[in-house]
Amino acid sequence: MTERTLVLIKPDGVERSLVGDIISRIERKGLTLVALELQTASDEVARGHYAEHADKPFFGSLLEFITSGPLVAAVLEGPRAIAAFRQIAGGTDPVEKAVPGTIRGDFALNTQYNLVHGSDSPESAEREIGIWFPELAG
Ligand code: RTP
Ligand code: MG
Repeated sequence: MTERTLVLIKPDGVERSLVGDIISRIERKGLTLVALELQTASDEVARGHYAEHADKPFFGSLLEFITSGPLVAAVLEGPRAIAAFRQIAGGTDPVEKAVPGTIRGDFALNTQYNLVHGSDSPESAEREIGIWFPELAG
């Protein structure tokens, strides 16, 4: 069954010129780009996107990071797109969890500056697509 997922190449990925490599990995995996746009998150968008983490100790620093510069927002489509993207992203902690061969395992050292976001469920994907690409919602 085909599904959609919302992906961000976070500001660290743009700053480090890793956008091309990350998009190439997405394409080679076989996922289809449905939308792709450079955006700079407002505080409101960042709070909405990461609402589930509002009570976490790292929330303030996460908001500061995600609004710190341009990021790439994308919608990907394909069979099991949500799990497929999280597989190529690797685990949240890029050293303890992400393995080599994944985006985070290959390029990241720090749990906050971990380069990419991918929706974690169909409900999250629908909600997040509505935040970043309201024209695609529904
Ligand atoms: P994401 O939501 O960005 O795809 O990442 P994720 O599912 O792998 O991880 P999640 O638990 O949802 O955390 C969201 C983002 O918050 C930052 N974080 N910092 N300092 C910390 O301990 C910490 N923990 C999480 C990361 O940028 C993480 O991706
Ligand atoms: Mg998450």
